[in-house]
Amino acid sequence: MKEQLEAIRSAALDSIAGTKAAADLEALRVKYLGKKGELTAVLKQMGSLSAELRPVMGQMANDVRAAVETAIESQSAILAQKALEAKLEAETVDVTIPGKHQEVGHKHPMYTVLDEIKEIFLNMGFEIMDGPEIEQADYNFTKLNTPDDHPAREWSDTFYLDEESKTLLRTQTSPMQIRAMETYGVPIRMISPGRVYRKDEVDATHSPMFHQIEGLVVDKGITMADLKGTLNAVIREIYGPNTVTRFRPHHFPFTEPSCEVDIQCHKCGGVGCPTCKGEGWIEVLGAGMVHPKVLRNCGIDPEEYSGFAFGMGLERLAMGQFKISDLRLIFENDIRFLSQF
Ligand code: 2U9
Repeated sequence: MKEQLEAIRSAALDSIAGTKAAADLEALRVKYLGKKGELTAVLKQMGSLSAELRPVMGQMANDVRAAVETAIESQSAILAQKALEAKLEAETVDVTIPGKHQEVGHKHPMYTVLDEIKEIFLNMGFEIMDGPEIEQADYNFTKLNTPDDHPAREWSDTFYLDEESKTLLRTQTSPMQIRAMETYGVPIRMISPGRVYRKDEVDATHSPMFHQIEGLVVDKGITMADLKGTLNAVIREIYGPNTVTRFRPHHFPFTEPSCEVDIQCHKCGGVGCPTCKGEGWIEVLGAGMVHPKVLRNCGIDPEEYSGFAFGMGLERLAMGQFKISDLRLIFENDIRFLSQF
């Protein structure tokens, strides 16, 4: 039996050392140590030994089992290490190969201007509010004191979404401000930037979709002085501290009195040049004191509260700021154009 055990040990250790794969190692484990394995077969013969020999052979059999187990373990570690080395070799990354260039987008110049303006108003304590682009004619026109026969209500000017002219694509962001007053009440200090739609043919200065920023302040004791002070401060933040402004009378149905605001041409100092089309002045926004009827339409008592409102076109502002000559360039999103800013 002793010779048998010695033979098993030597054959097992030899074949274990010669394995090249984990599967072969497992086959050897079954062959020698498994239930029907060679060592188990020898152990089954123990019963036929004498009482003196049995413990000696038992000890020897345990030693052989331990030696085979240890050999399998260490060979398994060697094979795992070799497999890892082969994998690393096969998957080597060549860090010297030039990378693939990833084209990244570019912030749109109009949004650069919008972010700048939002920041100015946030610093003055205004809130920014967003609203629906599909609106009711009631909010877009009626509550804003726009008469039934006003040209802006014509089908040739506005995109209606139903035959009864009740729903439409908003032509201004003012309906959002009506909603804000109805929802949150007064006092209120807000701006609402967003897309608006008008039936205009596309050319260098017109588009059926453009962006507006409108603002609204309603509180007790708000006067035209607040309107002028606030808008002058905003204009000087945008165009520089020495900008000269001019407030001209105008008409809007939703404000009374109403005005348009010009800045003196920074290129020619007011003399007249191609930038200001010979005028000496450049129109930058419209404004006015909120019409008492508009306040009443929102359930606000105009005897107690007053307010001012203003509006500006964002594309026009960006075109002025970045010297862009054609509105269509703003919407084409050609990266060669956008990446200049
Ligand atoms: C409420 C009441 C009044 C918003 C105003 C303007 C003047 C204005 C134009 C500028 C160029 C539109 O983008 S544009 O074509 N806007 O001149 N907007 S006052 O007045 C309001 C707003 C909300 C409740």
